[in-house]
Amino acid sequence: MVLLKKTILVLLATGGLWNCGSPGVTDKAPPNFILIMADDLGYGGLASYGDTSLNTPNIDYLAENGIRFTDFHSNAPVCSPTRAALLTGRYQQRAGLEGVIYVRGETRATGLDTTQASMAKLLKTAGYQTGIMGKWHLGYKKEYNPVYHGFDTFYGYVSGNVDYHTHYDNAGIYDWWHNLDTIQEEGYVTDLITQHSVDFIRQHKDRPFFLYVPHEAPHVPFQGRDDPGYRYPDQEFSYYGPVVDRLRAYREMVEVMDEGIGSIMQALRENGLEENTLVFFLSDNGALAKFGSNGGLNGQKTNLYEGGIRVPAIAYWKGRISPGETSEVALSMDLLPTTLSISGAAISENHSFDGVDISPLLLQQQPLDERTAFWRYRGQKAARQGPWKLLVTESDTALYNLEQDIGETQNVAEQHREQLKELSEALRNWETAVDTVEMKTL
Ligand SMILES: [Ca+2]
Repeated sequence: MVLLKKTILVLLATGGLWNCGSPGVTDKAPPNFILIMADDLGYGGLASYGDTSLNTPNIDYLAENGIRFTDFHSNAPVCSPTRAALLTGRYQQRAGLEGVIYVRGETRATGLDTTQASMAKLLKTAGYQTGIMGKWHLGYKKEYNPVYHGFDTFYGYVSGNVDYHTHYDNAGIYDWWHNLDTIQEEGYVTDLITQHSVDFIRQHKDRPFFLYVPHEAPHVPFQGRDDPGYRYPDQEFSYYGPVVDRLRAYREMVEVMDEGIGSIMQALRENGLEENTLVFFLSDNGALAKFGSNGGLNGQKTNLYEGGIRVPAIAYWKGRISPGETSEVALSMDLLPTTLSISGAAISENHSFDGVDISPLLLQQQPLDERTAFWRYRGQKAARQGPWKLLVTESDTALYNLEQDIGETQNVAEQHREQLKELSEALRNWETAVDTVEMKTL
């Protein structure tokens, strides 16, 4: 079977400002990386991805002047596992984190094992200053804190969501941290994340840095800047919060995040760093359909239809990335091997990644090699190769051709038995590989 790669890169830049012979760094200091992740932002949830009723000029600027992905996928349809894959460069199953770490119950004691390689750890070893400003969601216990995963600086929260004003999580536990300690800090979470990000850029402008900015927005609770805080300890409160006009609050949450991304870009410009910094924006999973927009895709957060896992993703690097659009399939876990490759850091033979280095696509418009990608979450499984997507749920096994049927409405398994067989076998092999205990640690 020969599948045509569809990479459409509209070359608008004149280019020629850099050495095209290598995606690595040749003539400048190692570049900085800023990885901005929205929380539960659906595929259609930005003006540049279809929702023109939203005012998101700063993200749209990145989309217009960078590469806009139309077939980028989160590794999971929910928060924790996508974040595990993003930071380890491997399927989250290898880290034993296939599901969400909940604020209550037995998963609260679990987290990302610190023996795992992480993007921050590897870049720190390569000489980078490393910071995370925002949501961790890879373990509540101190032993899982970001500082043990290679981050020099952490400001933010460890749970799935906090009150944007009082900073209490959904169990009424205070959840705003600086490294290993909780701190009292007044402010709207999105603005605090922005402020700490801008401070980090200013403080480290003379060193290569990796700044991870996992925003809370537009995850619930629904709170804008002027809405009241409502979560306090020893009180009953709702998950979504008391705001009645949720659509108004949701829009504000997206737009304040966009404003903050504008401030981050401004900080780069003021410090002369825009041409030496790769900025990558993405979401961790699809939206809950009743609140956000999945751009007309089937499904939503928590399931493996495209609406749960196809997300906005934008790569921007002034002078290095030519503006355009790509329909290459890429995943959250690709960003670790990609940043590591661009940093020029040596990669130990002890490290192997499931993600692939997409820097040739970003910097040289080269199509990616064909591969098969896999997902598994709460009894659902999926495999993707080219246009074909196998989706196994508890009640059904379906094959979709996403090029012809992006809405996943036509199960063509009967008409394409070969593809069904091939993907089913690949899925079985993948499950065996990621479920093998000795492969879970490096
Ligand atoms: Ca999420």
